[in-house]
Amino acid sequence: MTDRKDEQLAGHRSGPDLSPLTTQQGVRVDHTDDSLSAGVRGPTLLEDFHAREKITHFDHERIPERVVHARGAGAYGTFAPYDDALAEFTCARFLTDPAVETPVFVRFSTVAGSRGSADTVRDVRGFATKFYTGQGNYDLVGNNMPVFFIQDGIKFPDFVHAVKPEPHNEIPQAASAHDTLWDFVALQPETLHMMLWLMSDRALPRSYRMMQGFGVHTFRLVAGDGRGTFVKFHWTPRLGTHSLVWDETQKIAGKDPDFNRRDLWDAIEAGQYPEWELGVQLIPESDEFAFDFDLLDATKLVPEELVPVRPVGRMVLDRNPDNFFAETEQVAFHTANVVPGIDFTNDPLLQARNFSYLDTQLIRLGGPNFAQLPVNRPVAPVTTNQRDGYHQQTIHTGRAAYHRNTLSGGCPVVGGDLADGVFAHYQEKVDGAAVRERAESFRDHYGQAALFWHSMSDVEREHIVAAFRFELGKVAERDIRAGVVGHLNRVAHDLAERVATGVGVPVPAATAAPPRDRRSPALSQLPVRSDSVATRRVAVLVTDGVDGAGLATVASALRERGAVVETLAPADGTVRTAEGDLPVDRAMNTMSSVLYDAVIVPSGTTDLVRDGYAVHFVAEAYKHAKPLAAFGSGVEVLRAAPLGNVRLAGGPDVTTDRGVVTTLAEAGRIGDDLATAFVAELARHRAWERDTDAVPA
Ligand code: HDE
Repeated sequence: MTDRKDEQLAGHRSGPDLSPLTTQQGVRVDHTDDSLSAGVRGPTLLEDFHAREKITHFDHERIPERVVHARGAGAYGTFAPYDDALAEFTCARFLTDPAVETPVFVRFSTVAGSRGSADTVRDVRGFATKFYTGQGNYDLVGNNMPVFFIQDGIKFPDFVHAVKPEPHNEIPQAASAHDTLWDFVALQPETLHMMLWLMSDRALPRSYRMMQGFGVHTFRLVAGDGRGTFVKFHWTPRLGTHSLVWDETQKIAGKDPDFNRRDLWDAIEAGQYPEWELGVQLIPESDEFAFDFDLLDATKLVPEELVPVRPVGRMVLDRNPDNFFAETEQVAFHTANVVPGIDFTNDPLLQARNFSYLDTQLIRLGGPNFAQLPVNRPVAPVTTNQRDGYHQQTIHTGRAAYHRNTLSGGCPVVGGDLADGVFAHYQEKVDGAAVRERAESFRDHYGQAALFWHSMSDVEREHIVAAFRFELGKVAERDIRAGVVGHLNRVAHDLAERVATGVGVPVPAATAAPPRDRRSPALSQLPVRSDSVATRRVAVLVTDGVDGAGLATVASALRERGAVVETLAPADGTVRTAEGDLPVDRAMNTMSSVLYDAVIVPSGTTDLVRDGYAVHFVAEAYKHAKPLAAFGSGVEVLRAAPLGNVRLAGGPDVTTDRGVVTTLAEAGRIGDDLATAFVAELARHRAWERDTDAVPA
C-alpha cells in the first residue's frame, strides 16, 4: 500500500534496470575491469577518468557512524489515532483525527556498540519514530526503558565516554561490563534506577517487535487555546514484551549477530506486520508538584498505578526500506522536531537533546541540507528562506530570500496561531537566577530503583542479580565493585547481599533503604500479558523415518496460529517419511536452538539420540526455559538430554511438566491435544519454574 511518504520516495528511487553502465556524467563505459595503462604491464594512466571516478567515489563512501545508537534497523509504516479523545488536550491533528493515517519511519537501535556490533548485547534499545504529519515532521525519539542514566544533559559526554569501549585499547565492544562504566556508576547514584533496568531482562529483547517504547521525558501537549498538559508517551507491542536470557544472547551474538535486524526484516517480508499501541499518561499542570519525585527528572517514571496509560492509537510497520544507507543510516531524528500541539518541558536532559541532535547531524550528514534527503523530507510543504550550503538539492527561484520583502509579495508569509496549525511556543513564565545547581527535588536516587527491584518477580530478580554479578565480576578494581554494592545496599539490602557474595566483596551492614512494600506491577514483564504465539519460531528436529503425518498435524496447528515452523535435519535436502519425501528447511549445523523459541521432536527420530548436535539442541533449549514437545519415539531424544527430573509421558496421554509436552502416542494418533498443550506453553514464552542450574548447556 502506498501513502504520501511512499509516493514522495518513489521519485527518488533508482532501480536495477537494463540500462548500460555509465559514469556519473552519464557517459557509457566500454570496460570496467582493467585500468587504462601504458602497455599491458605498464603504469596506470591518470587519463583514466572512469577508474579515478570509480575509486574516488568508493574512497568517500563512508560517513561517520552515530556517536551513540550507531547500530540500528528501520522500517516504514503508518500511525492512526483511535478517536478524537485527545482533542481537548492537543491540537496535533495526527493524534486526534482518526481519519488521518500518518506515514512513519521507525529506527530501532542499540546504544553503545559500533555499526557492525552484534544485536543481542546487554544494552538499552533506541525506539525512534518519525511521523510525517501534514503539519510537519514530529520525531518521538525514545528508548525501550522509561528512565535514563543521568538527569542533566551536560553529563551525557561523561556517561558515554564511560560506557563506550575504553580509550586506550578500544575494548570491550558493545558491552557495559568494564571498569570505566562502573566507576562512573559508583560515583553517580543518579544512574542507579536505570542501571537496574539495564541489568534486567529489558536489556535483552527477544525482538524489536516485542519491546515497549517510552518517550522518557515529560513532554507537553498543547490545546488550540494554548492550555498545556504534561504527557508521557508509551508504545506497547501487540505481541507482548518478551526477552531472551543472557546465555542465549551471548551465543546468538556469534551465531547470528543480525538477529534482531533479521527478525524485523523477515516479519515484515512475511506480512507479519509488527504493531504497537500508543498510550499517554496525562498529568494536569496543576499536579506538577503532586508526586514525590520531579516530573522534570528523567531518572524517574510516573508509576501507572498513579497515572494510568490511556490508549491513543495504533502504529503498524509494513514496509522494509529499499536501501539501508539511504534510509536507515541517513535518517535524522531530533527531539526538537515538534508539530503544533506538542511542546517541551524544562527537563534538563531534554533541553540538552534539543541542542545535540541537529548539531551531531550537521557533521554526520555533512552540512545543513540533510532535511532534503528523501527519508528526512516532510510530506508537509517546505518553504524557507534558507539557501545554499553543501548538497543543496533545490533550485530556489526568485530574488527575495529574506523576510520582510516586497519583491516576492511578502512571501513566504509568517503568522497565525495554533488553531490554524501554526507552531507557537508554549508560554511559560520563566524567572530565575543563573545557577549551576541540581534542584532539591532531583535528589532521591534510591526510591524508584527500589520500586523497580521490589516490583520484579523472583525470576526477574534472579536475572538482575546474575547480571550484576557478571558485570561487576568483569570489573578489575575491587573498590569499584564495593562502591556499587554500597549503593545497591541503599536500594535494598537483599540485592546488595546477593551481588556482594557473587563478586567477592564484603556484604555491607543493612542500612536505611526505601520501603519494601511499594510495588508497581506494570514494571514486571511477568506474568506474560499476551497469549499470542504469532511469529514464534519453532524448530522441528527431523531425520529419515520421521512421522510425517504427526508432524503435519502439530505444524499446521501452529501455523494456523501464526507461528513459524521450520524442519531441521542433519543434512539439507529431504528426509524420508512413510508418506514420501519431506523437504528440510535447514541443515541443523547451520542453525542453533538459540535462534528458535521452541523445539519439537516428532516420532521416528530415534537416530538423533546418537547425534550430539541434536541432543545439545534439546538440552540448550531446555536450559533457556523454552517449550519443548516430543511425541512417540521422539521422546527418546528428550531422554538422551540432561533434562533433570522433568516428567515425560509414560503412555499416550499428553503430559505437560515445566514446559515440556510429551506423549508416547505413535504415528497416526497425534491429535489436537498435543498441539493445544504445546501452544499454551509457547504462549507463556518460557517455563521459568524450571530449575536449570544443573543442565550443562
Ligand atoms: Fe540520544 N542521541 N541523547 N537519547 N538518542 C542520539 O543523535 C543525546 C537520550 C536516542 O535512530 C544522537 O542523530 C544527548 C535519551 C535514540 O537515529 C545524539 C542526550 C533518549 C537515538 C544524541 C541523549 C535518547 C539517539 C546520536 C542526553 C531516550 C538514535 C546520533 C541529554 C529518550 C536515533 C544522532 C536514531 C541518538 C544525543 C539522551 C534516545 C548524539 C545529548 C534520554 C533512540 O545527538
